[in-house]
Amino acid sequence: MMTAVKNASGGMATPWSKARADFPLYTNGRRKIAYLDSAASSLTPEPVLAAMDAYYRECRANVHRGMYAESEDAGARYDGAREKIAAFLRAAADEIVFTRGTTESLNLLAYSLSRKLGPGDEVVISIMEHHANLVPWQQLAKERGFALEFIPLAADLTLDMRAARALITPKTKIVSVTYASNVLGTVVPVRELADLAHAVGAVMIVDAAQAAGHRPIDVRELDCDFLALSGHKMLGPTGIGVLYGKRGRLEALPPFMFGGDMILDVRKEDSLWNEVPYKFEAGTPNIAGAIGLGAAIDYLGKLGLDAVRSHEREITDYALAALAKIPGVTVYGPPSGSDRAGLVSFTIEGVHPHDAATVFDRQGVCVRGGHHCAMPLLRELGLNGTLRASFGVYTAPEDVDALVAAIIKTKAIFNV
Ligand code: C6P
Repeated sequence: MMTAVKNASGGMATPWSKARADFPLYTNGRRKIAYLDSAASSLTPEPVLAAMDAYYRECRANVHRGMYAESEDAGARYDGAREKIAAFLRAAADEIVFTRGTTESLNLLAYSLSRKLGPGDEVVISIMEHHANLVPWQQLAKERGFALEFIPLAADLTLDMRAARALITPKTKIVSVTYASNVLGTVVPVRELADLAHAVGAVMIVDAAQAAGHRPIDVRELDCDFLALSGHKMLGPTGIGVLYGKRGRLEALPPFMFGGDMILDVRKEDSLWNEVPYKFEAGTPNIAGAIGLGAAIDYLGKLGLDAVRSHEREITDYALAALAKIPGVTVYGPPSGSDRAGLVSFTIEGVHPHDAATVFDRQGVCVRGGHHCAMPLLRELGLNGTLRASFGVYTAPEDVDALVAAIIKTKAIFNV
């Protein structure tokens, strides 16, 4: 297994920097950059591009429809990717639904599950949720009359589990939480929440957008009923994602979209749905995207998810230590020693995050600045935004060094 080792300059010389050669943005990119925006979207390695290219060149046809070799080949690659994702999550292949991403997976769940909800029912989420796991519930709550409850943060910016225990009651029908916050990096004890949810008969949903591809995930161990992820955040292409659901839960769920491939029989007056997971895959799917995601899983499998996690943790610790030394920089996240995702949110006193991100860009440092699609959380923290540096398998200590240099330059420009 690959691990990071300290080099003479105190940085980390790793076999990971070799992985960089696989990512064309470093080799073909327009300029030399420190890519520190992996939480928004990760870079894509050559084998993923090659797998998608091979589909377009070798068997460009639709899936599950044609009775000829090319279509069958395309179908085998598409469903082969499903098998890989199932193994990756320790699920069964028919528990894997392809979607466009986490946002679509969560909307599918919100619309389908809330059909049975009404006044007196409660859906529990956390204050850390990305808008994709907040706005659908909020809007459907207004339509159907159920209540939306928010688990708050504890003072140390971890999830307040005491409050969670009080909020999850027999009125709770759904608990839907992020595995890892895209703003704070806080990792949520999802298994504990799943136990609380199941004790009152509620459905447990996990938003794994910031966890998948960064740590091993075993859906049986988490005991979640549903889990959502995005391919583009785990070295895969854009426009492809996954909804995992326990087989029985998927079978009980009504379809969200209607059209081709999701039916067994259609008559003028009614239709019969296809079996899961196809019941949820109406229309021609993102075939190349699914194949690319399968290749991303192969790539991550070769690196080893435990090793990916330790690498990102070491880079995060390196960044936290470096930022702690800069006057005027405040970092927002759980206390040191806590489990956390590979990202660091911070502010520079006297500089708006958007202004800082613009100066960083001129130094070739790519970060995200703003509310990170989690406005209720930012309001709770009393902030109008943060800067966020986020890491991936290809991140090297020199990227963090470039960030530090960019912060110092920004402070000089703004005279703070
Ligand atoms: N967060 C970020 O920069 P999509 O856009 O559907 O692939 O993922 C939505 C989503 C859901 N949950 C969490 C925890 C997320 O972080 C995201 C996406 C990106 O933080 C883009 S806003």
